[in-house]
Amino acid sequence: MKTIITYGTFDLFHYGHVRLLARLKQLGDKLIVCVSTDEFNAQKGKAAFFSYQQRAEILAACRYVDLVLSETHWGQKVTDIEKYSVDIFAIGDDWRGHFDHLQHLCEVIYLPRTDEISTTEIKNDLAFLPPFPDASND
Ligand code: C2G
Repeated sequence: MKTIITYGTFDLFHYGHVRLLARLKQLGDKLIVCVSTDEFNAQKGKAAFFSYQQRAEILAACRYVDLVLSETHWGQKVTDIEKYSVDIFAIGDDWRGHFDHLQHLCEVIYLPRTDEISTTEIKNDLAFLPPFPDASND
């Protein structure tokens, strides 16, 4: 049983996130995703549109994800890797080099991001659209 772990905000869940999770699942058997809490996001200087609970619910519904945990601080990765007998820590290559210190605990892999989409771009694109008609029947 090969266990993979990753961390992130995953706000406005989009196909870039899905492609990453699909590739992560292909690396092993069990994929653990640690979702940043709203409080931790504040430390990262990020404000998610969806709350932690909402983002965790979406990740839990993703076919590639086996376990959703909370990410509350930078240092938890070491204890998570030991607690869950993690074989691979993997994350998008926008973080390349940031987590090399985990290499003594498990394999560390940085995967290419899906460049043409980001949560920030989605927010910016939507901000310039005219208000949509009545959303009650979405
Ligand atoms: N990602 C991707 N392609 C995109 C957007 C995001 O592959 N177009 C990946 C990121 O590289 C990351 C994951 O999806 O691996 C989640 O992205 P974010 O929610 O932006 O994660 P971030 O806020 O950077 O948090 O301790 C690590 C941090 O919590 C990572």
